[in-house]
Amino acid sequence: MNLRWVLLRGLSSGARFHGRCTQRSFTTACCGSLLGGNPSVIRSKVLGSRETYLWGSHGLHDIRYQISTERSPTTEEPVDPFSLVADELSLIANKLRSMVVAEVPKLASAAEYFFKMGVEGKRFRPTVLLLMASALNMAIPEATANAVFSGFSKELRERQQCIAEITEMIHVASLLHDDVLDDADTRRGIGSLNFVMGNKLAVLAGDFLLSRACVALASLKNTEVVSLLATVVEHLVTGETMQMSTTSEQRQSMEYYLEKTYYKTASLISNSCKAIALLAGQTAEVSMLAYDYGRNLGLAYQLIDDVLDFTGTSASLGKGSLSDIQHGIITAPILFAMEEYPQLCEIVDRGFDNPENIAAALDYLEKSRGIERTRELATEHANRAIEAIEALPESDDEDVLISRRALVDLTHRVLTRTK
Ligand code: GRG
Repeated sequence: MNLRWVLLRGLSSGARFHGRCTQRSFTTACCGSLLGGNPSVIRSKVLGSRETYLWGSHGLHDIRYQISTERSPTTEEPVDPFSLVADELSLIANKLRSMVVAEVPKLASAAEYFFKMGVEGKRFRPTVLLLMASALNMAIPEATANAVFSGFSKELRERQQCIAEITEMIHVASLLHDDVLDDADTRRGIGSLNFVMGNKLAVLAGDFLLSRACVALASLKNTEVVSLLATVVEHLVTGETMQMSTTSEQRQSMEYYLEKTYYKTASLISNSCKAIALLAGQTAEVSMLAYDYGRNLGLAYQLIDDVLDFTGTSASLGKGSLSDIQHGIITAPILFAMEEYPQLCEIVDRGFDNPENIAAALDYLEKSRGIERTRELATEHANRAIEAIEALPESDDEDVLISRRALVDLTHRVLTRTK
């Protein structure tokens, strides 16, 4: 797929990815509830609202700093999502460093460990959230405008940046705890915190980050947003527990796997996208579209992560870290392979403590369409994320349109990423 083509087509319905979805009926049957509502229904609801309210360019567009000030791309040019929000990402990185300062020196160095320059990760989540904030920077129907806070102001943008900071803190807290549970020794190319400072400090640093995230969340004084992000933390813990304690039947179920994946990976980004919309005083329909974008992007992201665990940067099997299967975690590629080769179920049941079982599973995976079908499912989710953006109320504001195109571009990057 030619990236330029996708971008030039912009938000027209042609912006979808066309994976060969021959297993569509399977995924629709098995994953229907997780894929979300029928996009045409969502779209008609929003268009329905449009007839009632005057959407469009009536907002007070008094903030422009979210779009890189050097020279904004025109609506026809390709966009780089990360450089569009580069200035703001640096602001957020600095703010995060100041937010995780602790009194006790040991806790201070543990808490700041993954916020130091160079180990901040891909900053995928704050990029999505800032772009979503700009993509929704449009007029709000009078009837639904939040009485306490509405309009497009610097203050609103700072509150939305705060969501990006909270999301990063929750994300890093979950990584710290996850590394303890997995006994990991590396993370982001350096020693994991548990490896460098021990399990106890890594757990405490995760708790500390979570507590700082709670304080920041409380400062927003929006109970709906507090409730959303509290639910995310519950989902992270639920997903992790679902992964570690499965019955044989659950380990072989695509539905169980997708539910766990939503909890572990997609809930954080989807609910944070929704929080961005709620803070802007957007309608329930628009907030739901923001949520749908995040959920489908998150699921596509994790499905590709699961492929990369087998293939790494190359297309051939066994080039990845094989970390999931070595930890006995069954992901989509193996689940699809099991449908084609039921003999694989027996191997999965035996577990993967014995390297011969891993080798046998990889043999079946190689013969099957497991990797291909996982990519196809990721493509379906990416397309649903695009549909959510397309269904947003119309706007003729250039920054809004560029941000929406950048969100579409991110779905492409998720599918083609190699790390
Ligand atoms: C303390 C909040 C809290 C939760 C504890 C351990 C646990 C419960 C949850 C673990 C959830 C988890 C680690 C999910 C993995 C999500 C995931 C795909 C992480 C990788 O994200 P990237 O690749 O990381 O975006 P970078 O390093 O780029 O930020």
